[in-house]
Amino acid sequence: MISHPVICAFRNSVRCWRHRAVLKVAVEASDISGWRWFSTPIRGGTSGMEEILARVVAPLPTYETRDKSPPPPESNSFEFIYYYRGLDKEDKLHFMTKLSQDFGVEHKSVSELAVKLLDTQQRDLATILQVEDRLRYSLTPRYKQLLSHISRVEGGVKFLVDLRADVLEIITSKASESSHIRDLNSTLKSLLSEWFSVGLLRLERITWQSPCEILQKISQYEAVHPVRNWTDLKRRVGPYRRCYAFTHAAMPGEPLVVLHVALTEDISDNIQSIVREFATLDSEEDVNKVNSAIFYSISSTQAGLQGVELGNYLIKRVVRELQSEFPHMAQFSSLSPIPGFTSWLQGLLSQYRKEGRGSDLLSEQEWKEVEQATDSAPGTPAADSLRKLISSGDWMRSERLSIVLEPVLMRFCAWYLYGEKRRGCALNPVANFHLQNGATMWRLNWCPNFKRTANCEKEIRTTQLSVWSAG
Ligand code: 0OR
Repeated sequence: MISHPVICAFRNSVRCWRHRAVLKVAVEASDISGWRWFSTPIRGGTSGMEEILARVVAPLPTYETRDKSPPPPESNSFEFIYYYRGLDKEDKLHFMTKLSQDFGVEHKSVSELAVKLLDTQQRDLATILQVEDRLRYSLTPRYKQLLSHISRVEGGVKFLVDLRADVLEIITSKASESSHIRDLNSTLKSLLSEWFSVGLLRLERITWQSPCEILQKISQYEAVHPVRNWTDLKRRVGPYRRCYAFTHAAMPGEPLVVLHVALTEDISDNIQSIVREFATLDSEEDVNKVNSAIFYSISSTQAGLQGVELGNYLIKRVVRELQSEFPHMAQFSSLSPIPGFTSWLQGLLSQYRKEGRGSDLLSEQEWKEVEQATDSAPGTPAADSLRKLISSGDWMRSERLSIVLEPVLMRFCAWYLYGEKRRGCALNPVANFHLQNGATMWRLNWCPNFKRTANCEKEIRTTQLSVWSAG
């Protein structure tokens, strides 16, 4: 075993080596561009970070000169990118904290302008508007200018998308609860939302003829129904299927969000018929057999674009695309899993049991049937047996139990989707995503993953939700 001090020494030496390597890459890059922009060597640790931030995060121009100041040199952006990429996770957190804390909003001038704005309330409108504009400008964090400039250098936009992914990770993992980090996240999100607005996105249909690199990414990014092999992938982009992605000029070759569609006669009630059972790979599509579009999988590929709503825009754009290809098509539906239903139900059963209200959840007749079907020992509260049954998933192997539980679970599931809210929206994230996009909850399908397969217990714990949005 390596002792702790040895590990520390090793880490430190790696850091020194890494900073030298960063410097080398940066210098090489500067030589390629034909000019040197990296004159001072970077020191490691906190002082190195402070030094680099002071150099590359230029002060905001004054309000009067804001439209006239020349942009800072591109080298500032490159230096920031290379430095950041060379840091480890812990140092990235440290660096982001420094950036957001020491190079954010100038609080003193904000409060002075806020006071000034209050003082001008009796003055004419033009004066008020001018003070408001100054106040708005003063609310710009100093680092925002650097972020905007980074987006203009090659690879800069992708760097910022990845940077936001790191910031989100810091926030969700609670590695830092700093409000400066939250501010940095908001600034990045609003910049990315502008740059990735729907007019700047390109819709691409992915087919078997698409570049291999793209097909590989489509397979790798699939988050809902994993792609098993190349044949599986070929089918997902073959006849009676459509696969679309949004791409962006600043991130060439990178599908940002991917939507898979099945073209069917009716709204499918199970996923097996879509991802497992296919017409032959070479069959020709018969337009007369295509009445419905089933959106059976959507995956966003860039964690840093969370909240930019690319999935929402993609679904709407694809509906228009399909309507122009199949003018008679009138049914557009998702076929979605309902993650979280089982754990919600277990929580509900435990809570009712604790409160001594277990019996309220089912009718007397249903409890009797559960007791009989589970062969519960006399005196065992039926709510406990039901909770155990649901957590083990054993009921799926028993026809008798499935018959008893179907009406009960379907009723709970309908309530879970329809009645359980968080901040006024559906608690279930998948339902919320579709409902927010303008869809309507249409049908709950019982055991849609179960059809013709007996060995996929994990998947069949949920039922599925079909959401039908009419055009
Ligand atoms: O990023 P957001 O979740 O805020 O919104 P988007 O519209 O950009 O993306 C929505 C998706 C459902 C595509 C996204 O959240 C995702 O990829 N989720 C995991 C896969 C899934 O549940 N479909």
